[in-house]
Amino acid sequence: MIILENYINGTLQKPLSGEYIDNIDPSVGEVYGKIPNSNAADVQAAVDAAEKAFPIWSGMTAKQRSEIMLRVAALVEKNLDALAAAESQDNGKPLKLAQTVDIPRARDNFAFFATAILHQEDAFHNMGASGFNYTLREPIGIVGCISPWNLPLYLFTWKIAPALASGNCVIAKPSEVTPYSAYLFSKLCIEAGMPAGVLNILHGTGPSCGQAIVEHKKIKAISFTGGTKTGENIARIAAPMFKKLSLELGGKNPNLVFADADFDLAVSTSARAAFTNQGQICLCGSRIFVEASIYEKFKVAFLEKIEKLTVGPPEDENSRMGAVVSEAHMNKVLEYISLAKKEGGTILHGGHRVMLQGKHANGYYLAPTVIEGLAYDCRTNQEEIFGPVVTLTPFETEEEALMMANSTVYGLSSTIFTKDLNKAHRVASNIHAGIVWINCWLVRDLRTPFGGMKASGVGREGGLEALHFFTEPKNVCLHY
Ligand code: TXE
Repeated sequence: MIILENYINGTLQKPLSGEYIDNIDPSVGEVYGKIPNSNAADVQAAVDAAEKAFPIWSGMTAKQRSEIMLRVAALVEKNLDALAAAESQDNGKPLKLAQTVDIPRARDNFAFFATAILHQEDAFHNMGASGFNYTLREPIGIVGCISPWNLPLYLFTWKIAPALASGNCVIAKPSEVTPYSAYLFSKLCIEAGMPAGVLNILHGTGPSCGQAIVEHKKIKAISFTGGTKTGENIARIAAPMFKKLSLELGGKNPNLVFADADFDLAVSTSARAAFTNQGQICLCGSRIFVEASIYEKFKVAFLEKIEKLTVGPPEDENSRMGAVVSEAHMNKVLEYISLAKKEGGTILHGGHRVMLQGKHANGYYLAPTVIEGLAYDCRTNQEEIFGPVVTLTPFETEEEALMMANSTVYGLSSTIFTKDLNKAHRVASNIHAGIVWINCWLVRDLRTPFGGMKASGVGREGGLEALHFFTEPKNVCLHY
């Protein structure tokens, strides 16, 4: 039984209440660990530690902070295998995916922001003969970072790294569904010599621990990734306290495949976009719109690809898809599949739980599911399912494709497949999404703004956007 601890004031500590919750391995459907269910008292202890640490951390030079963060990055790299194993056990994702995507990216997040601060320039506005302005970027103080279960350490470090790099002290909470890698990460921070209280990692449920972070008056900014409903709740609490808020919420992302696309690229990329990480990435392309003249051909080729997506134990090299994150989530996805049938959809592939043998017999596995014949505006095509479910819908014209693509409340990402670059840029400029990929998916440059429009969130992460979010600009004006 693996019993996790909070990381507060530079040490690993038990929750003050002594309360724990179960940690479940979704690949076998069994409890394998205990997680502190921290509450407002633990958050207070973390805030006290962070308050003491803030003058020390914010008073360091960028180079000093950078060196400590680079040591953390190096330790993440050194411990890649252990972190990937933890991530896969907690989340159900294929081990290989954790080894090649999640953990390398967690390392990169720290290295990227640790070095970004070495190259920062501040703004200067010249008023000629009458004077000038310069703008300081000061750390906010104590900030809260709350992350979800789908890309646990990847998204956790994506928030923590820019917050720390900018000189803030952080109270961070990983998802209670996937806390193991964050716990191992806290040990690496101790080993790297992170000063006590600079980073505090608390475990617990949203209502008990997450809410206490959002409610705490001394925590001046909240960076959150998770469900849209949770984001709404957080905004309601934080807004009257004038906290800075960055909310990265749900998505229902469209893939637009035009008849003039590179066909093989469109098919293979759409399959990857739909089912990577069991479809549990906010950027997954869950609605595929295909120009009517190639719809049947696309459907056949797409289904051939999906046939080859082996669902199996995460540790098995041949598994392309592992378990979904929890029993509750599996049931939610299955309910959406039933809804799709009621709404008149035809299941072309999957649509059911996959029962494995032996030790994995009780794991939460779902077949990759492809549905056609649904109206673009039905619930299945409008609500975030966040699982291995994708719909295929034909379109006749560019206008119709855009109308359907833009019809949801979400606006996170989108992908366009066409060889006509004029069309690609025209569609890109008319699509309501914070991220547009042309002839590719999930190609990431950490300097670019990351986030969504409409109900997909508020604010942007990534590069300068993140460094700006975690700092307060202060303009200094000198009049001659
Ligand atoms: O997310 P939650 P859940 C979507 C996806 C999924 C749904 C729910 O559709 O099915 O959200 O997933 C913390 N105050 N996404 O339940 O509840 C919580 O402890 C403060 C999209 O896991 O939003 C966890 O650390 N914090 C998504 C984090 O918020 C609270 C990724 C996310 O949990 C809280 C994940 C509260 N009141 C799910 N309640 C994406 N866009 O990447 C919960 N939390």
